Amino acid sequence: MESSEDEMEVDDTEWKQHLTDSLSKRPTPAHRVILHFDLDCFYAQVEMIRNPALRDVPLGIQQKYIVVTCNYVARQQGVTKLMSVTDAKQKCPQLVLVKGEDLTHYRVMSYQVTDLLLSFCPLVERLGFDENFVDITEIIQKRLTCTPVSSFKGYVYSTSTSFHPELALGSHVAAELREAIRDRLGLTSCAGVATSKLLAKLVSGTFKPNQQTTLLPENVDHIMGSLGGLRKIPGMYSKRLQALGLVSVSDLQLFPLTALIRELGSPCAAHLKNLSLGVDDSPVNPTGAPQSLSDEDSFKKMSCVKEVMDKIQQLLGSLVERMRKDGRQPQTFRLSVRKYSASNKWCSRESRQCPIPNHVGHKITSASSDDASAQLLSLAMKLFSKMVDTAAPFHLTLINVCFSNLQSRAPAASTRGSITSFFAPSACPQNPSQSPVAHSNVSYCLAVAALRKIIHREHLKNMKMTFPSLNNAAKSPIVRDAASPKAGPTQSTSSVPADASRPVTASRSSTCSDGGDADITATYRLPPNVDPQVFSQLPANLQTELIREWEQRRPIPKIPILSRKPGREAKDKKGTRRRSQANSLLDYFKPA
Ligand code: TTP
Ligand code: MG
Repeated sequence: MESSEDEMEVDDTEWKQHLTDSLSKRPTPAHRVILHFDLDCFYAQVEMIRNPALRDVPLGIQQKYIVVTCNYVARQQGVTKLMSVTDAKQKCPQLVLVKGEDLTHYRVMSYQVTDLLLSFCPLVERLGFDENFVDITEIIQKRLTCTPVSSFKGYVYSTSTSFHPELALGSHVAAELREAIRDRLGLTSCAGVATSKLLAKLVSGTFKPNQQTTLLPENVDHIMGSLGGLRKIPGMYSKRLQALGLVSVSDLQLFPLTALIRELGSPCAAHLKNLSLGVDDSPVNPTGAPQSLSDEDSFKKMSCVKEVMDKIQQLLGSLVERMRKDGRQPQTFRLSVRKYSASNKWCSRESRQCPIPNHVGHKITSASSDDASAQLLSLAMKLFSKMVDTAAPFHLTLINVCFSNLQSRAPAASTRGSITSFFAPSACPQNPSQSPVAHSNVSYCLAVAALRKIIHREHLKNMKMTFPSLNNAAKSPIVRDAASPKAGPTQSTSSVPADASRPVTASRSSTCSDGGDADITATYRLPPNVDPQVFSQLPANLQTELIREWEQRRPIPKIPILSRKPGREAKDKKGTRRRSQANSLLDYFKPA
């Protein structure tokens, strides 16, 4: 016990140091400029755009027996978000209700907003359907030199005598972006301007609707103190903290850290304590394309297999359609259910998943999506039977279907026997230094294996083929590292240059080459069965490796290598042999 107390003391000291460090990093007031956007009464706005006659009437969006949101006309009459339909009608008998269970239009509009923000700045992180964080720190640094401002746009949280030029300019940028969202998409929004995601989110709803608010560093304590309940802080484990008797933000601020560490562990305790003090260093993580697509429905009771099948079929219908539009091919299918239990009404979900056979995956993304739904239904029912004993009575309250592990499809094969179909851009390793043999992605490994097989077969057929030396290969455009512009991702169209030190999404940091087959064919004569374009899509390190292996198996070149020093060749040959033995993936493919 003694030693653990000692550890606590050490942790406490370390944490205090960490906090002091974090706080001491903050004094440059607008070290970061983060914007948070939250669309006003989002679903209601989308419905008002679809049907302008709804603009001036009190409007509620109904899902089951709940009004999930309502426009501000309805809010003025006492209707609130998540009110029951009965209560809402009582408050406002003229309330017009529109069903909002089909999310298609909301989803489309949601991504249009994110895309619009992305066209301005690459650092955009989605939060749910109607919120986005944007890190404009760099834009501000650049603009500040040529466009200094002397005032804030919108509201400033609380009063302050000091001026913060970065945040002031940030407020102008936020106003410009809100205006763009309104002019181009017809949506009004609120924005928060602050030095972190946490603070920007907390301040953005201070004045609603269609307003924006800036939080200055000297008012952080004030806003944190004014929050009241811990639930107001995003990411707070309020239930666990409640069990410790902590209800308000100031409760947590004052709670001894050692006790918090004992309950939650050191990193978590420090994180929560930081949040309660308004300290949040988390970066804006650019959101790429969604990693999975899912659809679900909840209900009071579902207890017969036929109903389950019908519901899954219905969910799959729209999900497959969305997947087809997305264009990527899902590799994994997951089914989740929520079982009712009298003791725990909202007991947690249970899931089972399985790989999607390639022919079914292909159908999902092609025109034969009806066929795909039928086959997926059969997969789903197999998963269902693993979770629910259908011979006994059951009571479900939710079903969710999900596609994950989404992979970009390969371009159509250009020639018969082409290996193009093996290559999907997302199958390339994220890290150019990653060895292909260590890569676990099955389609990637298949692609590599297929290519090597072809190379090997061609080598046996064409013993007279000539190759450049390895030294040349190292200088060739094929052998380029990730820092080389050729190896980089497609250039962003944004006017803001990407910062290499910033986190980037997988889709943007793909190490696939962006073409360059002209370079390859100019330098190497690839075997006729190898599509140069496909070859050029391989990561640079893999191209190099294949060329190397290829060269190791080549016959003595017709043209002697002139630059070698005497005695070096024997040594090289030895090295080559050793290398070939040590890393002989080609040995998997015995000569035909
Ligand atoms: P919110 O941003 O919470 O609400 P809102 O945009 O409708 O209104 P506000 O002006 O206060 O920001 O949620 C965004 C959308 O998400 C909302 O329009 C409807 C939907 N939603 C649900 O489906 N379930 C929920 O529990 C909540 C809160 C919202
Ligand atoms: Mg909103």
